[in-house]
Amino acid sequence: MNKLFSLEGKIALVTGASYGIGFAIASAMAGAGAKIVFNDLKQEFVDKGIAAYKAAGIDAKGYVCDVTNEDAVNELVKKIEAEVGVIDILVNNAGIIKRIPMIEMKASEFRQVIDVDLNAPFIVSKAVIPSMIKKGHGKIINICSMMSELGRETVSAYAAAKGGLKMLTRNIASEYGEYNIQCNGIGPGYIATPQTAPLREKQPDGSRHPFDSFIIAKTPAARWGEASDLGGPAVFLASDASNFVNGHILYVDGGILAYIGKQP
Ligand code: NAP
Ligand code: GCO
Repeated sequence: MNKLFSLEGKIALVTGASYGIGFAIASAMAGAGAKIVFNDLKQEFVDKGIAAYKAAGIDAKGYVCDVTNEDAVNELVKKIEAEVGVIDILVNNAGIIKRIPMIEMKASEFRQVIDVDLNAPFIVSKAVIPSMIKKGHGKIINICSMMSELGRETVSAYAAAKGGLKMLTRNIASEYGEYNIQCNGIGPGYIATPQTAPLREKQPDGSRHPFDSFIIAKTPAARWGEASDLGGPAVFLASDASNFVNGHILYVDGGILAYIGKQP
């Protein structure tokens, strides 16, 4: 059974993985035997990431690359294939959010979120699939969201992107499943990372942020998720244990999507 969940001998590219959810997923995959490659926007973050992986006993290789830049992504994949080897597992993790009421949001801001959260997973997946086809197998994991299923105020661009990412996941699964490539999504609930820090900030009087209390009431687990909660599900979707799972979005949300919420 352990072999089924092993990633020994596999090369995993996790985008935007200097910290946060990407770092946690990459660390879990390393623990299952994968060789970790990651990218970030700035050398400073790549260096910090390499140091953090080293501190965790992981010899990760980091590259500077903006995942929205197709030429840069194609160069990155070529470099990884030359320096490390063909990518077996791709985790499209890099993402941004802009919390702005829709009618106040500039079109350029909307496009920027779509570019990182939806166009980039298309670009990076397109860059790695040909070699996966040649190799005879591949795993693609797209990091979706509660907003792949639900809307809320101020996150119109993010919800549109993550809803699209859910369908891109299903389409890659449909188009490349015959080449033994499985493409699935992970839909994290509310996870305590820098991206959600503004939603958890203590109030001036020391009380919890109203959104913090809201999420606790909406989550059967009555807690925010930790990035490490996503490691096991990611290893499952990256391993042979999920070779007949395709086009599935695995929600790792403490039960939010199943629950109407605690009466205030
Ligand atoms: P985070 O803390 O903001 O980290 C995002 C990472 O993506 C950073 O390393 C960032 O690099 C990188 N990135 C952003 N734009 C990039 C670009 N153009 N090219 C390369 N790297 C880029 O976010 P997180 O909370 O870990 O979230 C990671 C993923 O999970 C995102 O897709 C997010 O939408 C999704 N998600 C998060 C939650 C949550 O509650 N936290 C829940 C569901 C889904 P820089 O540091 O250089 O900007
Ligand atoms: C927000 C949060 C969420 C989380 C996540 C939930 O502002 O509502 O940032 O969008 O990041 O996507 O799954």
